[in-house]
Amino acid sequence: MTTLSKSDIGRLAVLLETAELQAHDVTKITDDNPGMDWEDAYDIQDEIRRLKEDRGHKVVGLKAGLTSFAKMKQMGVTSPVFGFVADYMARPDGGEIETSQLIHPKVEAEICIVTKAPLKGPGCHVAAVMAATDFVIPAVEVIDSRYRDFKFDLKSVIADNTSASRFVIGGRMRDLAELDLRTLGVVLEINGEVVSMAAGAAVLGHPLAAVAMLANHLGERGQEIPAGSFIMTGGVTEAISVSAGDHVAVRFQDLGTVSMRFV
Ligand code: OOG
Ligand code: MG
Repeated sequence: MTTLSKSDIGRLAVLLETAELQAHDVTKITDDNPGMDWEDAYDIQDEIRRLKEDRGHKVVGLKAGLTSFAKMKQMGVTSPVFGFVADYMARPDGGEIETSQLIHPKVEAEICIVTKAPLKGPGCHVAAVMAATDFVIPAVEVIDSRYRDFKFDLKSVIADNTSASRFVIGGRMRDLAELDLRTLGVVLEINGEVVSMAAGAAVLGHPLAAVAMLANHLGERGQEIPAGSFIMTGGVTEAISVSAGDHVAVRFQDLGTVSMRFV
């Protein structure tokens, strides 16, 4: 069931994607469309994906968000959301991120995997994700809600592609069998100062549970996670606001460090 018309979905996708590309904020879309439902929200996100692909961009990763208690508490929501990242959002480890292209960026430490087999819900569980995991790799996601003051509800943030903006893959890849993702420690430093830390279990008890949820979510929409997918499981700590001049380094136990400078 959807409540919005196809033309409303197209119009809202253009509104949100333009805000992203021009780095300006908008009021949250549920204010003007209070009747929109979950399917409408993901339909708007899918339309944003189509707009990018039509322009020649490639979707290069999938993401789960609001998967840790710290993030749900920070944003005042109670369930995870799913989105994607595109090629132009990637920045190199140790590189620069231009704040002039962003509205009000925040950084998040994320435990990620790359898959070697497709994952299809319903019924996907952590062990199925383990069997399909090629390797584990750390990343820092830069989120940048297009909504004023970074305030939203779940439907609004889903439509806004879960605030996806930039991401930096770094550190080093490791075999899943060598790691305990639940106890894997993460330390987030800004300008050399520790500002937040957590362990992998902060993400739904086990970061791969976020991947199982993603597969089950896509299954409901008749889609799957293809083999070879890069997947971010969601910030382990709360997200931290950054501005020009900040240097961010996230130290992941067993996975190395991911760093970047905001200019
Ligand atoms: C939504 C995106 C959340 C994460 O890792 O929790 C996210 C937001 O908080 O703006 O990517
Ligand atoms: Mg994230």
